[in-house]
Amino acid sequence: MGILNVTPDSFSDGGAFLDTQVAIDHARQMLAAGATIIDVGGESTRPGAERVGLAEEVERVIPIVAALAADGVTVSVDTMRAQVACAALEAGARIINDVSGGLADPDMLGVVAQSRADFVLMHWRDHSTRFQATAHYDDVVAEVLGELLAQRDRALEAGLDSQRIILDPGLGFSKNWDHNWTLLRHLSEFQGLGHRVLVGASRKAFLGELLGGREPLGRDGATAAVSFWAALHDVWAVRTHDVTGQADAIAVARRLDREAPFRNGA
Ligand code: PMM
Repeated sequence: MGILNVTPDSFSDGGAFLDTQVAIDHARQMLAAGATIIDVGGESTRPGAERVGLAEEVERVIPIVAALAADGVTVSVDTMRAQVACAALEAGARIINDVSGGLADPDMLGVVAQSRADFVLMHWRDHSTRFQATAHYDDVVAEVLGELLAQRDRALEAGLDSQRIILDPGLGFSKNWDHNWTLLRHLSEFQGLGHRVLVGASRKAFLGELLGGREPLGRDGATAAVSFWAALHDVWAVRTHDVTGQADAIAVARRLDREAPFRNGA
């Protein structure tokens, strides 16, 4: 899943793709590099980010969704707002990626339930301005799994079909660095929940911390290592800025996982 952030303030690519044509060209490059889904987002969720207005979010996202969907691209829309989801579905989006998993907007689950779209339901506790204050756990794996299942149950009650729900541990969202590593180490427990799983580690701060404070653009190698790990756990998708690196990492994981005849020389 290639990330297309049409925001002025995302942590690694903020401002780069605000122009519609530049954004569409970037999406095409990601597709050529092996992405099969483009995730379009008009609101930054980096720690501390203030919320964008509804009209502004619609204006940033919908023209791009419409253009890509008209070209047959599988478009996902990264939004916490039911009205944005509704407009995006009308414009042809096939996946709604709600980092709040339906908690931020009371109308979200109803809107998605009425559509045929898939729903990425991420573990979430609160908005970006309160990430630090809500990153406390006695047992991060048990609590994230439990809260994610409670969010999933709300989605089922709203009428979403189980097959349409994709679960995401929400790396970096109300998690400290150690929490992210622990969740990744226990990825098989997320895989065991009976839903497709998505992992979003791309260029995140816990990788920067591991690498001695390296800036976001220097974190793609570490992101590929996480993608390799995710692929070995058979996750459904990784959400990424650097599609080429992740496609290579996934190809290696798949090749290692598969018995194939030994090829000597030519
Ligand atoms: N992370 C970000 C934004 N959207 N969506 C899902 N499903 N999972 C994530 O981990 C996730 C997300 C923040 O990263 P960005 O600013 O690079 O988009």
